[in-house]
Amino acid sequence: GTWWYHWHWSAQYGDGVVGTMIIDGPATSNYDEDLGTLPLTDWYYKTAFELNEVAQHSTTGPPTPDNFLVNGTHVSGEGVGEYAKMNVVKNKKYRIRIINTSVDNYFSVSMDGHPFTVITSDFVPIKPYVTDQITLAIGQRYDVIISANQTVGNYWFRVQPGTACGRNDITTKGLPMGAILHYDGAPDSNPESTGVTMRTTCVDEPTTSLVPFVPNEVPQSVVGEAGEIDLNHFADPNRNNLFRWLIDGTPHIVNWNDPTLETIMAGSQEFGPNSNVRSMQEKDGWYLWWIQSTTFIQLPHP
Ligand SMILES: [Cu+2]
Repeated sequence: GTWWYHWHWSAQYGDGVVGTMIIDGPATSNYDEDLGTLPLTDWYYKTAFELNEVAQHSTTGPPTPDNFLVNGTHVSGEGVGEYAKMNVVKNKKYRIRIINTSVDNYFSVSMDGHPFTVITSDFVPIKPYVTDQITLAIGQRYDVIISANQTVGNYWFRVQPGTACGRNDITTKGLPMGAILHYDGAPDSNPESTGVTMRTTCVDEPTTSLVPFVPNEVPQSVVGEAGEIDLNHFADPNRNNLFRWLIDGTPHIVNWNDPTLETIMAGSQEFGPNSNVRSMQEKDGWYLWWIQSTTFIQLPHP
């Protein structure tokens, strides 16, 4: 399956301190070649540190991304720059590992004339289902297979930010948004292909489509003992509307000089206030928490 990781000091991952990981295992449908990871991210022309200062006191929501990147590249609002390219050979099947590594954008994606056979949802191999469009929340991954069975040419891989729950300045520029599927033997030019109407909503794939290939049931016995984690937010009027996410009513405050794991390794349980540590007493046991937003702002990345 497909993973990714990101830096967690302040908002620094917004500057691109992220990486992708592949852990090999059996796939639930066959393909010829793995095209690897395809990270999608919103992109800001100011640094994450600059924007974080603004965002913490914003009363109008988070800053608007200027653009987004597909595998690290895209054209600007002025049409400068390059689209990412995926190179294929006719009559082969390809696996593509799509990841949304954004700070603030949902994305819907589709490939003109090439429906997706979806084989994993996050890290879980699923029973394959076919769709012409998928939507990814922040952090989500879908591995898909496409069959290069169309006329040799160039086809748009369309990427649409979810404007129902966020913004992106590039959506206002009237440019094609996404990347290019390029067949071996086709000219080196932008596609003229047409495709489906892209979703702008921020939705999950239907849960009926997401059926694990190997079911792993949570024991009924732990359901009654499930803990609850409440996510909320607060803007402090006494500190220029300083915005903080809250976990069970407190912001998660980390003392960088005294990391949680180091405390544990030292044999201590003194985690300090607002660490929000959940202890699991039994090794190899089952623990279940309901994590829920009790606010009108959906928190995509707890
Ligand atoms: Cu994170």
